[in-house]
Amino acid sequence: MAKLKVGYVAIIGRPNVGKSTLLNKMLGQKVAIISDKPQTTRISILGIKTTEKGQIIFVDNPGIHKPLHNLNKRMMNFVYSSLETSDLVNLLIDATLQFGQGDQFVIETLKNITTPIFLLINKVDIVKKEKILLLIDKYKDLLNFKEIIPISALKGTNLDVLEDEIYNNLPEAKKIYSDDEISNQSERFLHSEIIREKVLSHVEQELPFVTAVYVDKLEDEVKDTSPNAQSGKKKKVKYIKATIFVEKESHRRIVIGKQGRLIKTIGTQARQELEQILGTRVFLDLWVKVKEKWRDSPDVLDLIESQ
Ligand SMILES: Nc1nc2c(ncn2[C@@H]2O[C@H](COP(=O)(O)OP(=O)(O)OP(=O)(O)O)[C@@H](O)[C@H]2O)c(=O)[nH]1
Ligand SMILES: [Mg+2]
Repeated sequence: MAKLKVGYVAIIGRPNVGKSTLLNKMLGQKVAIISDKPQTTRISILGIKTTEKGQIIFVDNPGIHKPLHNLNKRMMNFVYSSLETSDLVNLLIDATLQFGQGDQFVIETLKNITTPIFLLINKVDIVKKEKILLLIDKYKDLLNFKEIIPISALKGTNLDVLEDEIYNNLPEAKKIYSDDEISNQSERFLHSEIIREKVLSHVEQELPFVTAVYVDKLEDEVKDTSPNAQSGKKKKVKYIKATIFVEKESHRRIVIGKQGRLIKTIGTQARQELEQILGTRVFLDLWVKVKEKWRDSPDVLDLIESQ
């Protein structure tokens, strides 16, 4: 019998290039949240894929960017430690964009790395072939890439090829996680992220950057006391109380919306997804709080990371 291949694969690249989309698609399950705004992912998120060939431990990371706040410095530290501990690096680029300063910074970051690197040219579903060829031409001499693979994380294009090549480049080893483990995230963290995802999908400009979510309370089985609960029947409802942090009163007003309409929409969308994941009814109690400069407050950052 062939020996198992096992190892850590760091998914890295600029913000918004599709790293989390790739993670979810490789796993066939939503583990990380997605948005069309940059800097969505704020910590490293593990996604474990076990097959008959072995075990790939994907590590999705925050996008590489210039850190201006404590939050962003922490985000970049996740990237650096993931690079240090990985057996293979998957560098994602967005095929719709031109090579720029940010990309040069990514290349510089990878220059001292001895780990093999794949270049994954993502979003090929929405670009012409010539564009992909130009990018290959630009990148091929910048670093010694082990493989260059055009992919679409969204559509799943070439991900079978990617998986084969990953296995070809992982060491022989024993499995690290049990076969049924998919991620290392706590339930609380995942809940908070789903709420944040719904906020991100409705806000613009600086709002996505100044929003954080903390789950204050998670109660497993409480009785449904809502007026439409059938009398006499004790339905199980999961109670989740969460706080959405923003930095200013003006942010708070935007998230709440006119007559509370936006927070209601956010709440409904988050509840529906949580109910689907948990397979039970959910009572979601959302609060919006102003916490000035939380992005530079170690206490708040520790609190959110501790979920
Ligand atoms: N057309 C197309 N869009 C994609 C593809 N992959 C990702 N996207 C879109 O790109 C945007 C960013 O995707 P994410 O997966 O959140 O990107 P990310 O690299 O994790 O971003 P950060 O966490 O902010 O660093 C979303 O709107 C995705 O739907 C792809 O293959 N094709
Ligand atoms: Mg992401």
